[in-house]
Amino acid sequence: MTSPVAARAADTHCPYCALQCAMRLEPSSTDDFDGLSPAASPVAVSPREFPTNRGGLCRKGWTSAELLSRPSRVTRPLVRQPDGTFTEASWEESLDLIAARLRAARAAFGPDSVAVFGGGGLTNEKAYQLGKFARVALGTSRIDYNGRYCMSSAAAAGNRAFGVDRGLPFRVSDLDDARTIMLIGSNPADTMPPFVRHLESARAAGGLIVVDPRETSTAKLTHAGGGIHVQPAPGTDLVLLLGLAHIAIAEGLVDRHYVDNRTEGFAALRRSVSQWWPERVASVTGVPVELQRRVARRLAEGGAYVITGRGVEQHVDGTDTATAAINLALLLGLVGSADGGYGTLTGQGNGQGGREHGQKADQLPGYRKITDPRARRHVAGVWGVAPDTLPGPGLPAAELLAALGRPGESGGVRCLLVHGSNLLVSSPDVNAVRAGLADLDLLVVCDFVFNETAALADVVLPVPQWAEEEGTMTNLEGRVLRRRAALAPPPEVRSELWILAELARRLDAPSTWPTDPAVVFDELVRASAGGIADYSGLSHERLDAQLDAGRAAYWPFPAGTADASEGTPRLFTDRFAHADGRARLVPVRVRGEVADAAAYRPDDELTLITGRLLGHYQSGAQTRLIPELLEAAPEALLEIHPATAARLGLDDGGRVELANERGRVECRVAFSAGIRPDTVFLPFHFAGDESVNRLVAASVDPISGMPEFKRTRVRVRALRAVGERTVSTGSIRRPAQAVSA
Ligand SMILES: Nc1nc2c(c(=O)[nH]1)N[C@H]1C(S)=C(S)[C@@H](COP(=O)(O)OP(=O)(O)OC[C@H]3O[C@@H](n4cnc5c(=O)[nH]c(N)nc54)[C@H](O)[C@@H]3O)O[C@H]1N2
Ligand SMILES: Nc1nc2c(c(=O)[nH]1)N[C@H]1C(S)=C(S)[C@@H](COP(=O)(O)OP(=O)(O)OC[C@H]3O[C@@H](n4cnc5c(=O)[nH]c(N)nc54)[C@H](O)[C@@H]3O)O[C@H]1N2
Ligand code: SF4
Ligand SMILES: [Mo]
Repeated sequence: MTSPVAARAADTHCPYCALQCAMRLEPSSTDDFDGLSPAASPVAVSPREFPTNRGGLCRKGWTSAELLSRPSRVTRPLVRQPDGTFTEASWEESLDLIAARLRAARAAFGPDSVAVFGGGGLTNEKAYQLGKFARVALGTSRIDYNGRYCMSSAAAAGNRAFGVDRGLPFRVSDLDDARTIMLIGSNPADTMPPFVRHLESARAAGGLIVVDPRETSTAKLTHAGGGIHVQPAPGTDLVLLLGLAHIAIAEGLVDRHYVDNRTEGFAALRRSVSQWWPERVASVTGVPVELQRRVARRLAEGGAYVITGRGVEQHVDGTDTATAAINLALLLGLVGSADGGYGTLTGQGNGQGGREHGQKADQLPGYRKITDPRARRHVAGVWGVAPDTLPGPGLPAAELLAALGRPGESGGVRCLLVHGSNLLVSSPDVNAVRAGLADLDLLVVCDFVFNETAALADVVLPVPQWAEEEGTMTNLEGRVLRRRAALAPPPEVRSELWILAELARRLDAPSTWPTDPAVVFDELVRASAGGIADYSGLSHERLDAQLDAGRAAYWPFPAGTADASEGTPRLFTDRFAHADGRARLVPVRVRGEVADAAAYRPDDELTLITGRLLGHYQSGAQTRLIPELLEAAPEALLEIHPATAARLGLDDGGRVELANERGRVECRVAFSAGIRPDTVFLPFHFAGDESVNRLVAASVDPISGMPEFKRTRVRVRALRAVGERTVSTGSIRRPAQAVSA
């Protein structure tokens, strides 16, 4: 437990999502904070005025400081004993043990028997250092991160269409003047509440279009103002988007001048959508013909933005669906125009920067390809190693986890280092992941909470929280922000930069391993120079100066960027990032399994979609520890249409079992007339019997490696009360209970 620590005021940003709302941290008065009572925090949070959040915070942001002093926090290294309990250990002992096991695995099975799993919540500095550590100190190709579950499909689509992947290639505040905004598979009213302010003008103009099988809080915003809520069958968005392109072409809505001058591939695209006439689209998606036409015509009126979210990206055809959304935006001449565009809403705090600096299996810093000889030479030069010592591309997250615990001889992973993911809750097919983790020679989890993954670890290493560290984060619009420390971490907590440096030393790694985030950032910007995500004009000092002057810093921000400049707020205004400056219209087609989404299936089989609730974050590792968030949403509730429930004999509030060939989940039911009758929804924030990823398959998009979190076949049946009902609050075991003195 932390003791009262001297805190100072700091201007920083929220620890959670990619909106990165601006907040100010101020020392709590000693009356509020005695260091003992769990609800009190050493610092008080208040929102700051900033163009992205405009003085707003959601309830996760407001309560974020409570975790700083919770007793459930890990504050000392923990080592698992043969009897399964954890004992507090010294840093020397813990790091020596880790280094010895890493060496043993490498000696027996080669460097690829050691793997690293990172996170999109890490600062740019940590993400960069983690990628370097994997390639240089461990010599392994096997590094990937939870952003694979999050941004990979939209990133792949952006890269092939535009030659670059920046979530929003424009300012968030550009949306303020929009006439029309179409959100496809995105629910920002729950996932980024202050962002909703930027939807207001489109909403008031009757131009908010929400595509979601559920009537979400975001979809409800369309009611007032005359917007449109489109409710396709889950997984049929690709067909819907091909249909909208078909209508655009058939009705002469295409911006021919733009298409001729700024894109490649129109003829092939036209052929690829020719068979998707509106009636056929209606039969597959369930979206009436007139509604399709209304949407297409509205988008073609100008001032329109098309935005995708996880609802359409987390599918086996997620890259193609995001591509179809981009194609539509290109046909209508929106992308790069002064008042329209395409974007995706990045999810995690540093979901954008986290994918630019080298934690992705196939990338080096600066968004460089690890297979590109020039990129390898450049980065190896910065690292002071020979290019041919750098490994090649590794495995995307789901495949990496599938290799866990297999014998090292067969290319299996024997040791895993986890930095910033509760992968035992958030990965697809978690029953299989659990088996793989249990078979490892070494599992190390760096975290500040004792989450479900940590409970299986051999060593848990305590790291600082956001309010205790310096660094940079890149938000959903490519704006580089400063994270600033308001207080020191508890005495035995060590930064990840320090941990990686200490391990590198024990492994006799070449190169240098600085632990000061400002110094690591200076190295990162050199590594990024000349790459797609070029940060070379930035330093912590320059960023502070920019922010003091009220100026943003958007990448690309190359060396020599003028003092008065904000870098590149808007991309694509005159060219795309491909060598010829043109965007690619990439024809995509519907695969068989998608086309028959409306086909017959047994009566008790439904399509399960998964996603988020307002008050919980991701695997719930953090938010399930905050009493007011847990009280507001203590358990996973299955959202189901009353007609479907009646057919299956389910009561509102009753307990049900969801099952398929991978596993089973138990939870209670909540009726909702706003969800499609063939669809049920469950959040993924809960663990144990409520862990929805027990049901989700590890099938991935062949281009991006994105798992299909949003379309799972399940059977649902009522559970009749047998004895006491067990309400799982999903609360995480506290380390204190597992530690022997
Ligand atoms: N409260 C909260 N906020 C968060 C997070 C959190 O965990 N909690 N996480 C952050 C992160 S990392 C991310 S990635 C973002 C995600 O933000 P969103 O993309 O907004 O979140 P999701 O709830 O995963 O999915 C959005 C919607 O997709 C719909 N959907 C499901 N299947 C389909 C489909 O087949 N077609 C269509 N059209 N829609 C479908 C769901 O009903 C859901 O309403 O949120 C960020 N913000
Ligand atoms: N069924 C289903 N599953 C999903 C999704 C879905 O929609 N449906 N969404 C997917 C998406 S989009 C995402 S992003 C993933 C996210 O899922 P996870 O990867 O599990 O993300 P978190 O729950 O945020 O876990 C992050 C962990 O890192 C810790 N942490 C935070 N900051 C740091 C740090 O700086 N250093 C270290 N070492 N640790 C830190 C936190 O305490 C927490 O324990 O889930 C995916 N899984
Ligand atoms: S919207 Fe995102 S960044 Fe803003 S307060 Fe909520 S969780 Fe934090
Ligand atoms: Mo995400």
